[in-house]
Amino acid sequence: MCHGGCGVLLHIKNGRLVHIEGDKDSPMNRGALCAKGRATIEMVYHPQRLTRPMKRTGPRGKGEFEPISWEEAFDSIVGKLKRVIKEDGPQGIALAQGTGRHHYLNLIRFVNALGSPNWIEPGAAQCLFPRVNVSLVTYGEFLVSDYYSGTKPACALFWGSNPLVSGPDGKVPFVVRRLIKAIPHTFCIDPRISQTAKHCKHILQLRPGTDMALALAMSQVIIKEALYDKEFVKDWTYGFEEFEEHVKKYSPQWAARITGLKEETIFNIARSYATHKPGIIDWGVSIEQTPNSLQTVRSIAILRALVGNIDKPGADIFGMHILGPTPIFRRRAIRSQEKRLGADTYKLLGGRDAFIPSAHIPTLLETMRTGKPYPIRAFMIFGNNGLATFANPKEYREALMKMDMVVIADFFRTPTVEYADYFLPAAIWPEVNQVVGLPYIAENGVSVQQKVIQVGECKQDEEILAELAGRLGLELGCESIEELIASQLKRTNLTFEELKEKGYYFPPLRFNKYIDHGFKTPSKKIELYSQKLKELGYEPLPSYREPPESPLSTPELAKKYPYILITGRRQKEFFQSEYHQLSSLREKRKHPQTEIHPKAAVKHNIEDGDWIKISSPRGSIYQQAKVTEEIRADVISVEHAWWYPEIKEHGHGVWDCNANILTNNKPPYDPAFGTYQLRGLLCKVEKEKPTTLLKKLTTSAT
Ligand SMILES: Nc1nc2c(c(=O)[nH]1)N[C@H]1C(S)=C(S)[C@@H](COP(=O)(O)OP(=O)(O)OC[C@H]3O[C@@H](n4cnc5c(=O)[nH]c(N)nc54)[C@H](O)[C@@H]3O)O[C@H]1N2
Ligand SMILES: Nc1nc2c(c(=O)[nH]1)N[C@H]1C(S)=C(S)[C@@H](COP(=O)(O)OP(=O)(O)OC[C@H]3O[C@@H](n4cnc5c(=O)[nH]c(N)nc54)[C@H](O)[C@@H]3O)O[C@H]1N2
Ligand SMILES: [Mo]
Repeated sequence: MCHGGCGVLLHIKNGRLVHIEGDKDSPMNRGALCAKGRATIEMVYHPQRLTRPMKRTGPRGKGEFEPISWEEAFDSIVGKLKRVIKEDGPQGIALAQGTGRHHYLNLIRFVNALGSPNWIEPGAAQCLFPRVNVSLVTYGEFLVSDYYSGTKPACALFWGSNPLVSGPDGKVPFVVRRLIKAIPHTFCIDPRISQTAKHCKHILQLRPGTDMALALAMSQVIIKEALYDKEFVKDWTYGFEEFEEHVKKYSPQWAARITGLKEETIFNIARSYATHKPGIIDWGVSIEQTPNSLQTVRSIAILRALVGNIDKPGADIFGMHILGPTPIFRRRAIRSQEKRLGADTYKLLGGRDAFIPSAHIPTLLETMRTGKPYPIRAFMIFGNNGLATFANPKEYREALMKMDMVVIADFFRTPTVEYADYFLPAAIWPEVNQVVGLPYIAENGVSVQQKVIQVGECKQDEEILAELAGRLGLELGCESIEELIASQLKRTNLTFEELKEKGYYFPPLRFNKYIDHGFKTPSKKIELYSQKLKELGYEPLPSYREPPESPLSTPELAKKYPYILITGRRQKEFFQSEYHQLSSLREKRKHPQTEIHPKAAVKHNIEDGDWIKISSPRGSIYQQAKVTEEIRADVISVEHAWWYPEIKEHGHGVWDCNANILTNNKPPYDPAFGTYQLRGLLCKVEKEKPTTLLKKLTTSAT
């Protein structure tokens, strides 16, 4: 249900799920289970879960629905889609999905089979895909930290990531915790003293959005002090001389001023990473949620190459790709390229060189609202709570209101689901058949997931998409889930039935895989100077840029909004906007919390637990203050994706407490990905109660 990949055993009695436990045989969690996992039974059988298809009966957004049959739902939806295709072409249908779920590639298959270039996903520009695309242009492939081979790294850098809480993409917290304890040199780069930071020997509390300055200065130290791996650099990297020259201007002294770190701290981390080998850099989403996403991620990626921490045991390693790819009909995606919104500008998001081309969220929403350059009339959403998770949810709502048809597949009545014309009840993970490659994208192993229960009329998203493809008469994308799984498993020589018996298949890891054929880049080497970026019109070497809104870029604005805003630190109890209705999890977190340093709190007469108003140039929200020394005194950390399932109307409180009222979906964007700014913005705080919200909460409780 999250990005983890933990093994669990589900106990079934009379067709019902009665008990869940961690699987001791799982190479990921070895029997451990988190609070979210333990809440599975509560979630699956939750009284508020929507288990039948529905259609809207009142005005859009009012959340008035009546149940209908699947037959009626498919008939009506397909009828309307056919009309849009006939009158406006397939680009008139836009699709959205959320963070990587089981149906991720199936949605892309469907979009490409349909011939629409316009699908979006919040992660394509703001999460993971920048790391993937940068890895492609730099090393030719994505890489992951070796948590699994048994060779322990000597040094680990947790860079803008907090895996002890978030455990994303196959590096579950249990594995990370085991490893951190065993590593002598650990560093956490984070403006907050996060869970992960607490376990590390060194914490670098830098100013948000300045990670690139730190990385570039580290490169300078490593080169100047000749600590780099000379043989590896000579044999396997391209553009070293240019890079060496380029980083001469990025001294630790300069970076200390930008980041707020001490000069000696920068020397120390650079020397440590270069000399205690092998080492890993576990990088997180924070380095991507900035309009300097491309070059920030690049500057960190280059560090691995300088010291040769590439594809060796205990370093960062390439994937084995033991799962065959789910065909996404890439050639068709390229055929519809010209109409893809934002693709010509944000070439590593939507262009033919992008990992998986998608549309630019702000450009698509603008087109949905204005009908320019062409009309978009239908919007289909499979697992995305955009009103909580996209920057500028007000524009997102306006876009929803302009549509002729909004179709949403989800589990609960989220703020976004209230805007559906047709609601489709999706299956939750114990109701789903799939094979999971772990870690994501690298696929060094595979884990099975099997459907063991049926709840109401819920269907697995893949099934819904294949059914839609069939009824629309598409040539492609109509295969059953079983057929797709069989093709994915070809390389393993296992059938789905055999994998169900085994549970997991993790063959021994292979290393140094580049030696025979080189790296998959134009030069067959790791490109410190990127020829691909140059060809696409982007800077081939990373140059430092300030975030567009920051105390240095916009000093006048900073007088009015004196704090640096970060949003979205992950919570153990929630997954993005999910699980707010599960009382076992929610009882620990009744309201959203904003972290603020005591020095700042005292200035505004704020005490721990007070309601506060947080404002940015874009709007204001309310959260409760968590006064803590574990954050820089100039930084405010706001929880994201908050809403109240228990408030029936009033947008479920999403307009009162959602961090994305404060974030910015306006340009400037990252030039290659079109990324907007979610972290490192400016804000102010004051003590104030959310009167309307509190009233709604009291009335809904009575
Ligand atoms: N301010 C701020 N905003 C952020 C972030 C941040 O750090 N700060 N983080 C960003 C990031 S990294 C991401 S990835 C996005 C996430 O954005 P979203 O993916 O929109 O986040 P979720 O809240 O998980 O919403 C997913 C919805 O899908 C439903 N769902 C879950 N599983 C399934 C399924 O299998 N099928 C179907 N049909 N529905 C399902 C859930 O019930 C939920 O309503 O948010 C982004 N937004
Ligand atoms: N329990 C749980 N797990 C999750 C999720 C969830 O919502 N709940 N979400 C999933 C998703 S979609 C994702 S993308 C991953 C994300 O997982 P992570 O990559 O671990 O991301 P975050 O926890 O958002 O942020 C990590 C840390 O970055 C710090 N940070 C903020 N701004 C900056 C900055 O400018 N520079 C640096 N260096 N650090 C900064 C924050 O203080 C935070 O402690 O987690 C996934 N796992
Ligand atoms: Mo994400």
